[in-house]
Amino acid sequence: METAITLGEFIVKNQAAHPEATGALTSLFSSIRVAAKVLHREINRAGLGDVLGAADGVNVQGEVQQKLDVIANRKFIQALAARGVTCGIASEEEDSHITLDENRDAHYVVLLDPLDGSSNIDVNVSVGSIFSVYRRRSPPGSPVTPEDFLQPGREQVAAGYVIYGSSTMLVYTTGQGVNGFTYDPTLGMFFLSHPDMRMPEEGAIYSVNEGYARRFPPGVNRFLDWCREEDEASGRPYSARYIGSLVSDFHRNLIKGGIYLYPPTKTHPEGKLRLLYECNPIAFLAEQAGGRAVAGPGQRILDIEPGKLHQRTPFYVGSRRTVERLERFLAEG
Ligand code: P6P
Repeated sequence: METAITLGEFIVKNQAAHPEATGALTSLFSSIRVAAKVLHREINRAGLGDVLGAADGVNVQGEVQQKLDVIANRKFIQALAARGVTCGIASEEEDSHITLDENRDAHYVVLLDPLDGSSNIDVNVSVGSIFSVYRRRSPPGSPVTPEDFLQPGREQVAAGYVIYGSSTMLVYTTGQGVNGFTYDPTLGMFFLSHPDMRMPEEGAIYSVNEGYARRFPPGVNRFLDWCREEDEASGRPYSARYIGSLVSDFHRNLIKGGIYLYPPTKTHPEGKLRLLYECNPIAFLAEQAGGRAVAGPGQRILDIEPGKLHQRTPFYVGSRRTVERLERFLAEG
């Protein structure tokens, strides 16, 4: 693996392909890389330090913050602030957006889910960090505004995730495809291990919390019944795989093919997942890898005009033809 290109070399090589690039995005990715390495260390020794379990706080979502949620949030903010190219941050763990005063002349804002699925850490299940990057809309030199963050996903400059699993990987896109880098902790470096990742057009895996099935819209349950039917020619029944960690479920489906569903339910009529820092970045990656991401039939995630920073959305993402099949079931009502 050490003969593979490193993340830094890959970014510089790609930047050379864009003469207009100022190197700011390169610096921004350097921030993500630093935070990922620190969190890799914290997560992989979580049982040994006093970082497991709940912190004292509750986030704006009303969810109990895990200690590592707070640590991850702080590490990403510190790393992004230090490199000088990010002027503002919005995070699942922060009630409102943050202006990085020392970087007011910078051009990028970053939205973060610093540690998605963090409740899984106590039981040693893989988790992830999700990030989404936009050019600011407000003039450089001024404080960032809500409009800098309330942009549709199609305006993203870059998006990606770090998955802390059996190995730690950084998977990202800048709109020219999706590439995956595996972290070698013995060298402290990320190496290109998954060049030009493509999601299979059809997938035989579905990922959903079936415990809530009685709360799902009828079209979702008709699709799930279809997945469970015996039909050898179409590879059914599909396999049910649900880790309860969006990044892990998506990463598996990105490689093997499949669909992840978080439908609206009676208790979460808008769905559970957050549009800006969970669904938009994952949707950008999915589309860049040939997949599809919708909130309902014909409702492309990346075209949703956000109204609130922490707004939620129903979320269906995965292999293009599998998502399109689900859309047909949903359209039947
Ligand atoms: P449920 C984790 O809290 C998360 O945001 C996603 O990572 C995960 O896919 C989903 O929620 C799990 O939600 O309701 O099935 O426990």
